[in-house]
Amino acid sequence: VVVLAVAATAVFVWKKRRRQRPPQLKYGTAGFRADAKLLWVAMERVGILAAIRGGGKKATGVMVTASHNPERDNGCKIVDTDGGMLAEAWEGRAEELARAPEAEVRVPRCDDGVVVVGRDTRRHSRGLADRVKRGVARTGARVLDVGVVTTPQLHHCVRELNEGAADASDLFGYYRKLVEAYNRIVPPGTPTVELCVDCAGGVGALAVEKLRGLLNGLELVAVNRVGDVELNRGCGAEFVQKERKPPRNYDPRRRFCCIDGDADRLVYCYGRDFRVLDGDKIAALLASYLGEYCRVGCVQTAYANGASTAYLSTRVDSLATAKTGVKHVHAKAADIMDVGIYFEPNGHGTVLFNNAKSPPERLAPFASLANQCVGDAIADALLVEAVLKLRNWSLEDWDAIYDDLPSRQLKQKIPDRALLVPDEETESRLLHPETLQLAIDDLVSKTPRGRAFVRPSGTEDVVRIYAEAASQPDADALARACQRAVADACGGGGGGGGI
Ligand code: G16
Repeated sequence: VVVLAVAATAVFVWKKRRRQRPPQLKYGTAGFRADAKLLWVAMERVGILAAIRGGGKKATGVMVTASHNPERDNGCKIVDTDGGMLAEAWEGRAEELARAPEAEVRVPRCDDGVVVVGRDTRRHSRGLADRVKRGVARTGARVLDVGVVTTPQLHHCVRELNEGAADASDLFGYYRKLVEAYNRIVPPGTPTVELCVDCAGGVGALAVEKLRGLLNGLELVAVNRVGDVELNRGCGAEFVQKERKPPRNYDPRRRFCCIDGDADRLVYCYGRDFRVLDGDKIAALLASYLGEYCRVGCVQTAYANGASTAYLSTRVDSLATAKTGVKHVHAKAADIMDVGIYFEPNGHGTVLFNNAKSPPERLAPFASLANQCVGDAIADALLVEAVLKLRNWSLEDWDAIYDDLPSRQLKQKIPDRALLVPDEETESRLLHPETLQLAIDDLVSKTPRGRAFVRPSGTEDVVRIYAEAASQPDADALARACQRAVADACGGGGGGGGI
């Protein structure tokens, strides 16, 4: 009894301390993301923040997920009232609230607000979602718990709720909308193609199962479902796009695409010599088709392969570059031409119909199919399949539209990645440390058709390194040399290499 009492007191004291001195988390590329153990206080504060953001009138959302990160990590994506990512102006406020000692937290009343709460399949996601709900409850706002969903589904729910949809029973018509739109593009009787979807061991498999048997000429098969594999390990969009290796349970005789742990990224792959069709190629496919009917603009990041930029620059009406992160590319794509397309090479992207009220008739179903809030791997796979059918193209035909320049991505762990300060415009040059940028410039100047940059990740505790060159050995050598330069300048903490 004494031992139990001491243990209970110790836990009580530890929890109290944790609330008094929460971890000083940073709001990253897509929200808070860290080892799940560090997130218990932050999640409650995120619930409070989401309710405040709704202003006591509108719905907002919180998705508990660490997306492509390993199983041990978790995090949250906060969904704004328009269904998009939280407005950047609010990120500082979220950070302040997450870091504040409990005694300094002021909780306003938000009685008529609604916060939609969803979660991925990680084992700690349910407990962390409960903490979000507790935070929402402190404000008096209502929680709408949609359970285990993909991130894009949660975005969709928030948007629909604020546009007046009343019935949450089928995720506010998420599946109905996809099926109706796809089947308007692809008529019944079209020969059936099977598409294996590598679900990275995550929630996407549930969505894939729901769509089985409903799509004209397309049979989806979920591979790497929850429990089949460890989440995001050796499978999924991040692994395949960065490592350029086949995912677990890959079969070169079958048509394959790969999504990530919360189903907002998509890449395709095929063949025995394992070719990857990444976000750049998806953008190129969709832009070339949609561009036949309307004015199209594209937004890329510094990670875009140089060959894709060259391809798009002669085929679209406007081509822009933004910083890494959906929030940046989405904002720019919403502002260009009739149709704004953004895809990061890692497969995160969508097609925005900027004159949504009057898309050309032929494109109306595309406007319903493409998620207007955020990248959606499932919706994007249907877009790709629809266009391939309309063009009567195989994956090989699609792949042949341009040849990627050889490239390599690495990551390097350093003691403090905040030491690296990239430029505000595209994050492709370091403002600090200047000596490191000069060293990279020197390495690039000695490499035929070389291009390279390094930037601190906003989702993992690493520095990302990107290099491309005229040949694969040159791209590999340039990436490795930049990695060494980072370690030399900032003190490599081991854990480099890999992807
Ligand atoms: C998130 C963002 C993406 C971004 C990726 C990597 O993806 O939503 O836009 O490209 O992180 O960011 P970083 O290079 O800063 O780590 P996800 O799928 O992990 O949510």
